[in-house]
Amino acid sequence: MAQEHHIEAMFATGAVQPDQFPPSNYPEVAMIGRSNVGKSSLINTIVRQGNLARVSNTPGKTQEINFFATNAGFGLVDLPGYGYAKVSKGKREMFSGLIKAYLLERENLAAVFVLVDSRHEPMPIDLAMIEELEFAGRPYVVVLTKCDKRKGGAVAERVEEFRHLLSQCQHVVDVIATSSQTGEGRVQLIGVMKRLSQQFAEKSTRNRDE
Ligand SMILES: Nc1nc2c(ncn2[C@@H]2O[C@H](COP(=O)(O)OP(=O)(O)O)[C@@H](O)[C@H]2O)c(=O)[nH]1
Ligand SMILES: [Mg+2]
Repeated sequence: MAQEHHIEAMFATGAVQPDQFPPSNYPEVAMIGRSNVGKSSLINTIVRQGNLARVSNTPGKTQEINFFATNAGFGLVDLPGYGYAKVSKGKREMFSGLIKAYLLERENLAAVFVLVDSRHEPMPIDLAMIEELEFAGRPYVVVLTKCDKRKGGAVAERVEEFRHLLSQCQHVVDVIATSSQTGEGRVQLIGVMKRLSQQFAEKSTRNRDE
């Protein structure tokens, strides 16, 4: 049992523009969300390596995509945070060109994990990201973060709120409550990542053979 959820991971490369993306020969899952929502922490919790993805208290600093290779059948991707006032000031676009290029064009992107802070009401910018993913036709999972800071009942209510909000959406796969502090949701998250990347690989093989 323990082995099944043990993931070895290592940093592969960082990219500040699309021509720096690494070769796309196996499925990838990506973490996206507002700056400071807990993307890097969650990656570290998933792979149980406290220092793999940098955890920072200065949101918005890294406008870089970080790629990690794993032995679990998928690559893990840490996308730059969005919604950071200082970065987006003066720009009309809500999401950077780098984020859009990755989400729209990355061939081996099996699923996107949209992280939202469990302490806040659904935010317009997170809903805008979900809209982007619906438009791009990418399967996505909504991941509530920092659930250790909420009471259990409040977390369950938030999960229901998102399920209801997304009930008409085509590409949403699940809503999962997590905490990087307690490890809540980790095993469920890994299960969904494995399932979606396996499905994606099978579909790609079928398409190639046709
Ligand atoms: N209590 C709590 N704090 C968290 C959790 N995840 C992240 N944080 C804190 O939130 C801040 C931002 O985390 P980080 O992973 O760098 O967010 P990112 O900008 O989305 O990559 C850091 O101070 C983390 O320690 C969590 O599950 N619980
Ligand atoms: Mg980060």
